[in-house]
Amino acid sequence: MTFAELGWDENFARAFAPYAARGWVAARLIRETPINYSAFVPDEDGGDEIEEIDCVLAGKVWHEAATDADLPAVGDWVAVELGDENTDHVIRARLPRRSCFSRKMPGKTVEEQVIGANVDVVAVVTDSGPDHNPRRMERYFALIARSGAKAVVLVNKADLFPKAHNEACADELRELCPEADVHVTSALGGKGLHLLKKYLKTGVTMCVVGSSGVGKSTLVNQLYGEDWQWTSEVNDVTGKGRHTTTSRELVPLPKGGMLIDNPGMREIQMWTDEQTLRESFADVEAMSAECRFADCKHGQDKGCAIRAAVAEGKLDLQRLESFLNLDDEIEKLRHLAKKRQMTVERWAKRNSRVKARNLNDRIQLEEDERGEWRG
Ligand SMILES: Nc1nc2c(ncn2[C@@H]2O[C@H](COP(=O)(O)OP(=O)(O)OP(=O)(O)O)[C@@H](O)[C@H]2O)c(=O)[nH]1
Ligand SMILES: [Mg+2]
Ligand SMILES: [Zn+2]
Repeated sequence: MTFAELGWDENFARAFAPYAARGWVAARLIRETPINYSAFVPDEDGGDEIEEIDCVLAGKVWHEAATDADLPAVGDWVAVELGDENTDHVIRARLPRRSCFSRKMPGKTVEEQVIGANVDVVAVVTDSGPDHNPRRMERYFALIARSGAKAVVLVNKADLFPKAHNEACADELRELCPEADVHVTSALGGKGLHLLKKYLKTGVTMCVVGSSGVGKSTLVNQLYGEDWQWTSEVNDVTGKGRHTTTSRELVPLPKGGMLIDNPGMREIQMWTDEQTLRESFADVEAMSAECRFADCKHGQDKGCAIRAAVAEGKLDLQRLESFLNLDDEIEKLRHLAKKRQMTVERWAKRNSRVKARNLNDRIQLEEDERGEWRG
């Protein structure tokens, strides 16, 4: 694999030149965890081979990031100072992005969560059955339009529904977004996937998103071939989390192009911002204007319009409960956003100091114990 195959181009090379002069190497981020990043870098001989390393974020990069969106994310090209046995590889800078698929998190500060950086195509996987939701798709289309990437929709699991039904669903989505390419697929049986090959040219990155269980990883596996090892993450004992993707990951395909697999619904909460959450309850919010008391808690309060709507069957009880839990949900979101701080170098440093201290304590303890035995 070469850098060109990873999407490296003249613009990145130009932006990288000053960092190369400092002896740093270019790297593309392929994975992000709460404590570090994984990246592809050229091998030690500087040849065409590429190797995978773990790296941490320089405190300076973190401090200079005005928002979360400025922080390096999966798909980003960065400048890395390579460490040795005793020091971490450190991300010293992020190169400007060619495109960026993200979700906005408006609040006090304008926050944005990057789902995939330097992405050429965003493929939204859905089905014509339980996942079909034009309102959600509209939101996806809006986000893709802003990203600079091409929108592709896969109406997957075609094998489960009548052909006419799949086609009607695809047509509805085409009407919603004429710029989008909408394909009917059956990832499990590999049906319709040849249509994706035209996007997956050398150096092209396709970000795969959609609800949990729609078949994103199945699609990635099919396009990758037999050897992709996600299934090893399955917990054999509980069978839980079976195949469920837990973190974003960039996967270079043997036949060219790259995919970014994403976690689905369970983590969509993480991308969901306050405003989107509130918007999704706009109808309930509107009803509350009809409540007798302005500070109605929609519980036991008299004259509650929302309770009345539930009683009349106009509003789902489940939705009312979610609405009442909205503030908790938003609190959870804020907490998750904070977790990103853990990727910073100084945390890594602190952790290694703590580790060293613990080790010292343990050695001391063992010495004391030995002393006690002797004494
Ligand atoms: N019948 C049918 N089942 C499919 C198809 N594609 C995927 N599945 C099944 O749907 C289930 C979920 O597939 P995944 O690929 O893990 O879904 P995902 O979108 O990656 O889910 P998360 O990682 O949780 O976001 C698996 O049991 C797949 O075998 C399809 O085209 N037809
Ligand atoms: Mg998955
Ligand atoms: Zn009320």
